Amino acid sequence: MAKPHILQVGPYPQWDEEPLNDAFQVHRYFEAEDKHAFLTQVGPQVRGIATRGELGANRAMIEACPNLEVISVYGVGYDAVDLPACRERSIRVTNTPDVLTNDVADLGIAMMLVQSRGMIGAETWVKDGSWAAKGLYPLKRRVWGRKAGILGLGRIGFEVAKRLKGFDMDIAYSDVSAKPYAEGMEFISDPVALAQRSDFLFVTLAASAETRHIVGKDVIAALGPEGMLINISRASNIDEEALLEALESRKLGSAALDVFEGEPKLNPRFLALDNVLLQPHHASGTVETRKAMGQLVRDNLTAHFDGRALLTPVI
Ligand code: 8YV
Repeated sequence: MAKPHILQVGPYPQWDEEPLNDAFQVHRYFEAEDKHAFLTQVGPQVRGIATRGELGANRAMIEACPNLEVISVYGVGYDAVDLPACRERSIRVTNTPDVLTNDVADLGIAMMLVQSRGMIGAETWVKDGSWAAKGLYPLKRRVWGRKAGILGLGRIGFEVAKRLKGFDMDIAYSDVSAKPYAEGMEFISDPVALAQRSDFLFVTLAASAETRHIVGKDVIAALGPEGMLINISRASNIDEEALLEALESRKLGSAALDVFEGEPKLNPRFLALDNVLLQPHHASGTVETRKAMGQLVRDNLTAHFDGRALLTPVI
């Protein structure tokens, strides 16, 4: 039987490329110099799109593929996929939840620890000879026993909370409603009130039009000059301009960020700050998790083309 044609939006690790090419007739969108011409040429054959969380598939891409049936996202976040455009044509969408939850939570915790204890500066202190020349490294702030807020107690937020309990932290969370599984955590529906009582505020919400800039000026001001904002979700959940202004003026203590507007090109103002920890959208970036994500992307596509139920459908 002829292999289904799929459009590959961005590169995957080498170990995913081979099985993808074995199972499908792959059109590598990211390698095309003239993307528009490429889509016009291959679009009519394309029945599936394999994309990544941050790349998604916009309306123009979807419309250029009149025979499109399914979009398989390598990532839990599908905010970059135009869902209304998919619904109009009953195009199915899948993502890769669960397999990445623990790694994303781990990175959030690591970012809190690294930033709060000043570990990047401490390493520089050792490597540049400051330790020998100047003596003791400046004291930093403790993590254990302090107050943490989690904005969005879904799968990832819950795993963050589990880990924070190991640090004896006092944990509260915001979500659209109180969660029955949130044992030992206070529910505070207002994100400003949550930020007000938090030393560390984790943003672990699935991004959507409704959550855009949910962390705005007020939340940032409430977190305050001693507070730390940790974002392992999507940049759109935060008003980046308000964040930059607060970090520059020190109205916000610090931030640890894995995601940025316009990434991988981020606002150069971030690079000039000494109160941020910047990560290259790498929360799910372990060999183990990325292998599981790649497998799930293919398994969803294969299930669809075999006429079986999708493993992890979004719509
Ligand atoms: C990936 C992600 O970093 O899960 C998501 O939503 O953004 C990520 O896990 C990304 O899709 C890899 O390219």
